[in-house]
Amino acid sequence: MDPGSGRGKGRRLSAPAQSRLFFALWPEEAARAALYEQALALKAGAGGRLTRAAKLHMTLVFLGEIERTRVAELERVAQAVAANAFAMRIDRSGYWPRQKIVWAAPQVVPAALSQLVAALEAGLRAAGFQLEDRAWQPHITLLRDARRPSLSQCDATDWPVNDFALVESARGAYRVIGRWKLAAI
Ligand code: 2AM
Repeated sequence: MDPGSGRGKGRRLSAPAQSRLFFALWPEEAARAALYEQALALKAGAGGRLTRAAKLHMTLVFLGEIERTRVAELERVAQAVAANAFAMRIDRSGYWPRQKIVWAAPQVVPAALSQLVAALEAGLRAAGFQLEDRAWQPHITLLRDARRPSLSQCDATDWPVNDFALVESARGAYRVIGRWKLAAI
């Protein structure tokens, strides 16, 4: 056996102590496909790099680098969140020139969405997690390194939101760590 390859394997298997984590809404298939179509349509005028369909999401709370040992605490916070399921219509697109991002968003932010974010933030702060002061801006990143789209029109995508997810971002890939159901109304 080659001792060198053994060492390499060991290094690869040792997980980093921290993960880049965020809570997000993760679309089901129909909303995902419709958002991807929207991204393709906007790319025609704005160029840039498409968000892969499997990665389309709306961030609820960005946590940043968190010790892996704290994931169980995050799961407990998520479990304790009392919030309702809701319908969301994504019917607006926009452009952030500094980040060169083309995004989509709901024209009307559902009250239940704001309540979900507020409940998560309150639970996280109570559990000792430090959150950004930056105001939350609901958006789904569709294109990066893009120009301002010539068209600002956006076909409406209906996204039924029944759960939320804790997601890990590592080496450009996203992994859903857990999902929690919202109360049916
Ligand atoms: P973006 O799509 O606008 O880049 C994983 O990186 C997710 O967290 C992405 O949705 C990303 O938003 C968001 N995100 C990354 N860095 C962030 C930060 N410093 N504050 C808030 N959200 C962030």
